[in-house]
Amino acid sequence: MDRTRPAPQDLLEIAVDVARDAAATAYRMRAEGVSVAATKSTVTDVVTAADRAVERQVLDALRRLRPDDAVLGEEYGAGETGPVGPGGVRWIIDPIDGTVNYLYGLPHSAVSLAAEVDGKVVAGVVRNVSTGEEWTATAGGGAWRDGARLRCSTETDLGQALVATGFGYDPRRRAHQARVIAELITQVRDIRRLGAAALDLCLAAEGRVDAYYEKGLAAWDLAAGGLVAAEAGLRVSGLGGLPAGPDLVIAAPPALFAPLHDRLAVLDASGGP
Ligand code: LIP
Repeated sequence: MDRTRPAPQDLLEIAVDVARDAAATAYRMRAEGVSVAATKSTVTDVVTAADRAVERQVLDALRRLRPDDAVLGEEYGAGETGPVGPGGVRWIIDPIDGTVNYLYGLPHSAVSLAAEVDGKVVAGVVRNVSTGEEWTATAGGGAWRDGARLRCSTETDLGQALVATGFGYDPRRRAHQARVIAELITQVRDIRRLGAAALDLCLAAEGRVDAYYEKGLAAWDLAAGGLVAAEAGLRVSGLGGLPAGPDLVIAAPPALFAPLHDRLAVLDASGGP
């Protein structure tokens, strides 16, 4: 390994320490009471004071620990950091994924923190704020939850698959997504809409859902959970061989990927507003 290139395990250890402290702050602020601080893309796309405080805490910790690294966070973007050079590290932060769940006190929100080197996520942690469940992965090092190695579902029949998904905030996009799911729901075991992409990807990594797809994810929704899912044996991709990204993320076990992909392509799951 390049001597100047940080080891993924070293980056993961930093990510875990920072994410644990961040999740503790989110948990405390939730107990103290949470309200909407602002809205973003629509009136239902909310930001709480905790989202901002947690991301600020993560940014300060990373600047202290690795001052030359770049960052990309949901609330503060790239901050004051510039682009990273070859071999440089960029941290990708979702301070609270599942913000609406967090606002309502539903136990399905998470701190998601990933380290990316040369455009590839090499380490990631997702920590459920309410339950303390913690998923981790390094590129080539496997996916783990609380010390147990994860393997994805072995389901081979799409009609028997429990499929997680999510919806955007824009009513026009939601209408298109509803049309897609109105068809898909008749062709799978059932659908779960749990409200936090990072956690949905981690649940797929351990077979607590068989597969996941969603249109509209940002880099911070996908980075850590996508590595956990891939390291647990799921294929994580977009449509037609494109990489997973805002147009569509599909995370499915090898036997389910093609049938789910093809069904989503026919239903135009990556289309619409
Ligand atoms: C959430 C995603 C989720 C999606 C929600 C929301 P946020 O991110 O994690 O998959 O369905 O609509 O976008 O806004 O809580 O960070």
